[in-house]
Amino acid sequence: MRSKIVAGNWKMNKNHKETEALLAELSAKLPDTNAEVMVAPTFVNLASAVEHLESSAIEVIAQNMHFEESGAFTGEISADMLLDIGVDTVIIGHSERRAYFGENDEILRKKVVAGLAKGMRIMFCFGEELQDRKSGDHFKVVASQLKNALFGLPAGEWAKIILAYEPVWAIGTGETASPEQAQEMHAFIRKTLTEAYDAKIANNVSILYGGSVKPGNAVEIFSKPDVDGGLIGGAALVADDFIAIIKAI
Ligand code: G2H
Repeated sequence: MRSKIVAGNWKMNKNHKETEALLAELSAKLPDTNAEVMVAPTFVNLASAVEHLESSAIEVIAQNMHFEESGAFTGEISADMLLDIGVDTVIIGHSERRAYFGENDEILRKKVVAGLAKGMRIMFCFGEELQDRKSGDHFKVVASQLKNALFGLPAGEWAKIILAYEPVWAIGTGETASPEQAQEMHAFIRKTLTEAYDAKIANNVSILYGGSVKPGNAVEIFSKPDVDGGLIGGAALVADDFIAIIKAI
């Protein structure tokens, strides 16, 4: 059975004091849930967040990492550095990394391979842009993002992969894919995975939806059979909103 997951991607938000305050509020208000709950604070606050949440069910994950092990890569962070502070899950391929930092399929594949080689869990993000959806190319674009970055990996590695479908036109825009659009794409992703691997892998991988998920739309989105949770941006920065979204799963 695949896991239900609600993950908060804090992006470049919250200084140290604000991070500690939000973590404290989330820990205090965390409801009983069968979902895995994750938060991704900024790099500078990761180690203290891990410490802060030591006895909490909330897991700390990273927003990014580099594919090299170490060396002259100014400003970058390696898988080993994350593991060293107790972070074993990393978001790879967020559309903001793709759009603003030039991360293409080739780079993302290297990151996925590097993380998996260290035993990390990868939350792999992908999704079409508005013009792709308008031209009806959204399935083709998503299939090629998955193929270029993930297909060909050994079947056994899929136990360590979480997928996060995030249509770019719905990110931080207030515009959400309708629950039907999300379900349609998630079912397509499972079909594509079945063809590339097999039904067991396709059915066991958690596929999260991301893009303007809010307390007001989470119940309906999460009610869809192929939606296993969400990657939450803006609404993850407000404890009561994030808690409400966790309760919606
Ligand atoms: C998509 C999402 C979190 P938001 O980027 O990854 O952000 O919920 O603000 O659209």
